[in-house]
Formats: sequence, C-alpha cells, structure tokens
Amino acid sequence: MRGRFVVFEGGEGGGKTTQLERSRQWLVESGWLERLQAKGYVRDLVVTREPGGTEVGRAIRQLLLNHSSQEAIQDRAELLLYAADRAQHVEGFLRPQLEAGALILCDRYTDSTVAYQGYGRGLDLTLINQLNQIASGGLESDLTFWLDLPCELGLARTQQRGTSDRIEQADLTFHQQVQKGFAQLAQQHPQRIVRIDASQPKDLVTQHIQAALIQSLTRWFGV
Ligand code: T5A
Repeated sequence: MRGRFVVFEGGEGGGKTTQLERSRQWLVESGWLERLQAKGYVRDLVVTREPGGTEVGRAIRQLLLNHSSQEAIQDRAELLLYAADRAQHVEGFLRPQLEAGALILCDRYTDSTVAYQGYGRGLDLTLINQLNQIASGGLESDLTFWLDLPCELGLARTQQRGTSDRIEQADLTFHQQVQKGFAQLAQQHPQRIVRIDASQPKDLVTQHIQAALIQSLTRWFGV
C-alpha cells in the first residue's frame, strides 16, 4: 500500500490552514476516508506542516519564526534551517507514513522554499532546487493546492489576527516576489499544482478544493 501526499501552498494569509482543516473534516464526514480504508487503499488520514512537523522541526520553527534576538538570521542560514526541518520531516515522518499507506495533508512544502527563499530572498534558484532535492530525498507531492491571493489582501487578513511572525513582517516587495514565485511554479508544474482563487469566500474556496480532491482521489484509486 502506498499513501498519497497532498500539500497546501501560498503566500501569507491565503487560507491554507483553514482549508486544510476543512479538507480533513470533509474527508472524514463525507465518508470518503472510510470508503478508501474499507477498500484497503488508505490506512489513515494525517495532517502535518512545514516548518514544524516533527519535534526537531518545532524547535527549528521557533527559531525561524519567533526569533527575537538582535542578531538577524542570514538568508542562507534561513534556507538551510528550512532544509533541515524538511530533511527531518521527510525521513522521520512523511516517508514512513506514506509507506504505511497514509493520506497526508501538509501545510507547505518545497514550493515555499522556491517562492520565499528563491523569489523572495533572491537566492540562486538552481541551488534551491538542489537543496530541495537533498532535503526531500526526491519526495514530491502527488497534488498541491496553490491558494492564490494578492499579497496585500493576505497580509491584511493576517494583521487582523493582531500578531505577525518574522517573515510576515518582511516588506511588501518581498511578498510580491513570493507571489510571483508561486505563479511561476504553477505555470511550470500544471500536472501537480492546482491554482485556487483564494480571494473568494471561504465556503467557495472549500467547494473548489473538494471538487479537485474528488477528481484526484478518483484518478488515484479508481473509486
Ligand atoms: N516558509 C515556509 C519559508 O520561508 N520557506 C519554507 O520553505 C517554508 C516551508 C510559515 C512561514 O515560513 C515560511 C512561510 C511562512 O512565512 P506558517 O504559520 O506555517 O508560517 O504559514 P503562514 O502562511 O504564515 O500561515 P497563516 O496562518 O498566516 O496563513 P494561512 O494558513 O494561509 O491562512 P489561515 O487559514 O490561517 O487564514 C488567515 C486568516 O484569514 C482568514 C482566516 O479566518 C484567518 O483569520 N481567512 C479568510 N478570510 C476571508 N476569506 C477567506 N476565503 C479566508 N480564508 C481564510
């Protein structure tokens, strides 16, 4: 049995966390999960995220997002910390879960590194692709949702929460570059990345994601 790996990507405040949780709930409540389990296609449904999907990763996440010292984290150090989080996550969690037949919903993965550290920080894209390859051991998502939202709107949503992390505090040009990065990735990988218009009301976004999930589940498992 081999599981499947579904990733939610996008800029700040696009609604990834909200929609990932709604997908989890829908898979359970609609009976899809039970049907896939009964036919032996899927063992379990698991939810995870990057950075911070493992215990080591949670320490790295804390360092990356809530770093408060006067000493700035340098761009290449930031890149390597995300890569370390991913290497731990892939070997210690994602691969074993997939081999055991889990359907995984993951908040962010390799495309975030290309968009944030590549397009946002301006680090060399060839280097980032090589590092993604090393950290992931070549593990790619089976399906990635890109929640596409103008960054001004996304940042306004996160600001309503009243707190912002180190990366959310970066300037608007950085977030515009990140947005450009996701758009390029979606163009380059149309077979893997599904663009979702995240400016719509939550329920409509959920409907579009569910429709795409049904299509993929049907294709993967023939049910
Ligand atoms: N990062 C990550 C890198 O730089 N490189 C990497 O390789 C990786 C893996 C992670 C940070 O690390 C960076 C990217 C990030 O900056 P995070 O907390 O995991 O940080 O991710 P964030 O994007 O910061 O998470 P957010 O919670 O800010 O955004 P979400 O998850 O996209 O949005 P969500 O669901 O929390 O919603 C935000 C608000 O908007 C509302 C929600 O209710 C909530 O209040 N909302 C909507 N409002 C109106 N209409 C809709 N359709 C809405 N959908 C949600």
